[in-house]
Amino acid sequence: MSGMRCGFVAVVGRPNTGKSTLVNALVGEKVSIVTPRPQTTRHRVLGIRTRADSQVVFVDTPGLQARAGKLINRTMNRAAAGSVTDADVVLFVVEATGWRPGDEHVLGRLASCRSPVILVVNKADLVRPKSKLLPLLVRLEGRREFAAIVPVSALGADNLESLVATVLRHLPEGEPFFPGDVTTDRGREFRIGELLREQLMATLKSEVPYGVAVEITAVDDAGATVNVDALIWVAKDSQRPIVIGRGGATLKAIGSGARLEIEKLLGRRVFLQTHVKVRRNWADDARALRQLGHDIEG
Ligand SMILES: Nc1nc2c(ncn2[C@@H]2O[C@H](COP(=O)(O)OP(=O)(O)O)[C@@H](O)[C@H]2O)c(=O)[nH]1
Ligand SMILES: [Mg+2]
Repeated sequence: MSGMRCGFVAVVGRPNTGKSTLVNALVGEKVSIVTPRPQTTRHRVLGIRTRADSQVVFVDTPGLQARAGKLINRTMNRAAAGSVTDADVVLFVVEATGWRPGDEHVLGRLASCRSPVILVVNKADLVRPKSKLLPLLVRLEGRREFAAIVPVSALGADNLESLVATVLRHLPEGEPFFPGDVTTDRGREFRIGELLREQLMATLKSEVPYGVAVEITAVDDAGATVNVDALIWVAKDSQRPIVIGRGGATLKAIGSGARLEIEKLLGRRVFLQTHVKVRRNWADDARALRQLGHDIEG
């Protein structure tokens, strides 16, 4: 025995409660993209936090949704539910501003969960004064047997050390699963694609962001700059001109935003080329989803 505390921690909750922000803050690096929009996270992403005495593998999941019509939504739900079964600890993330029907749905999904569930009451920075949080915390206490209830602000990095200490108490002793310098299980192409999708999701309006997917077709780092080719998939013909914008302005802004983020990730100058392609109804197409790296049964 190494005497280290090591284990898997599933991070679940309805969309937009700040799960990815929390994982990034705990890992100390952007391993999962964040936008103001619900359902930004489409894939299961591991965020790995290694210290001398511990390794915590956070499993960031797409939000669990009550209504899951399209194949991609069902796939996302399955990814989130599956991660709970394998976890040593579950972090159930809700918002300090109040309990919502979507939280109730997630609570129901956790009913049969045998692992300790820590309730993380995130976005505590939005509640002032802090004493106003108390009634909610007391009410939540009665909802289920939680291993702990921890108010935090993922964005403000508030009370995260206390959350980590609570998590560590519930992890078994064992050997680390990953080398100490690894922060995620995802490869370079996936992370580049996600950084472009982050800009698309943040910039595009109404339903268009949900019609968009990204496929990285080439990464060439032989020269002084890294050349990246990306295909942006849209689900309908009408979405193509919206993504491109007048005179290409929208796509240009999205591309330069993404390029900066990719340069931060790679620590190199980047040349990013984007193309927009219509792939009708990809979100309901098993083959398309597999091509995008989703785990589809059958
Ligand atoms: N005020 C505040 N906003 C937060 C906090 N954590 C996350 N957010 C915001 O909530 C939105 C959704 O965050 P995200 O991490 O993508 O949520 P997810 O869908 O649960 O992964 C983003 O706009 C975040 O900046 C927090 O602690 N305080
Ligand atoms: Mg997320």
